[in-house]
Amino acid sequence: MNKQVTNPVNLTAEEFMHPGNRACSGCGLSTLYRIGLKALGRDSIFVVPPSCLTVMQGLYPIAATQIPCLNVTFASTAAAASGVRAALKVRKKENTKVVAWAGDGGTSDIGIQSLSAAIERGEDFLYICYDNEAYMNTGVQRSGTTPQGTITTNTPIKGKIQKNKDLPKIIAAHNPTYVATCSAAYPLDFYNKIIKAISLKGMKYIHIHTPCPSGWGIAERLSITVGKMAVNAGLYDLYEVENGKKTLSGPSSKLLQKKELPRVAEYLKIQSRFRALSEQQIAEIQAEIDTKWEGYRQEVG
Ligand SMILES: Cc1ncc(C[n+]2csc(CCOP(=O)(O)OP(=O)(O)O)c2C)c(N)n1
Ligand code: SF4
Ligand SMILES: [Mg+2]
Repeated sequence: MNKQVTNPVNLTAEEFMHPGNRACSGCGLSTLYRIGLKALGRDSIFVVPPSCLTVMQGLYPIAATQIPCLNVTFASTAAAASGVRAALKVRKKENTKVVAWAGDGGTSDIGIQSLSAAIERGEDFLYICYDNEAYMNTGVQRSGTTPQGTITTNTPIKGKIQKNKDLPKIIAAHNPTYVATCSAAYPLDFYNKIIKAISLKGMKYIHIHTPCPSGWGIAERLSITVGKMAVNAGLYDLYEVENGKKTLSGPSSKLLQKKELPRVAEYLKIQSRFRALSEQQIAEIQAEIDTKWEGYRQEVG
């Protein structure tokens, strides 16, 4: 395991993205992608289903990325990554990193069966899910991870009725080698977790909370601020799961020392996608967060 603490000074200056891409300005994904590539390095192969990432990367010969990428169907992402790993084994290129990188719709809904099967088979690749909490590329439709009450183009009046799937928890229940949650607002935490994941054999899964100004109804300049609000209010927790044990990590672990966290209403009210939430619903979300953190505090004594 790599224990080096990464900071902006020792982060590699080498870039693996060309300047300019087709993401919206302020997109949390484009920041993450750039940092993620720095952690992975050039000896990597990506497998990507339809998503904002496909659009952002663009098409050869004017692609924004410098890393080889296989664009595949939603349902086959983890199966295709398994195939790439098998092909590399035959070609004796076992050190090449295989990375499936997909959105929340592509992971929690359409691609979940091949991901579940790949973990059960004990494949050896890294799966990264960036969670902007809707099908953004096709115009903001609700996905399995869209939070209850969110206005999307197919939940336009009262917001989504159902609760969201807890995808990292579902993946952790499969007992892969490594599970981590990250936020686009804390890119160095993401960098360090990638470095750790690629040092391990087997299936690794990283889930990233990824603010999306266009879909969340926030100003472009507020992406990082809003991402930090979700973590600091205790709504979106950063943690790692190894050998079945969950440990709070990065900025979330520091929240354990705080008696009271900032109220989640601040995070919710800054985003127009939550405009249908009543005060009663906001109070219920706050109560769930308080109960969860009470549990964390009891666990650490
Ligand atoms: C089987 C299938 N259904 C629907 C589509 C249309 N489609 C392309 S991208 C996309 C949205 C993907 O959402 P997500 O995985 O969350 O990624 P995001 O766009 O949010 O980055 C959809 C529905 C498709 N390409 N294939
Ligand atoms: S729609 Fe959202 S996730 Fe997609 S490129 Fe724009 S800001 Fe990024
Ligand atoms: Mg999405």
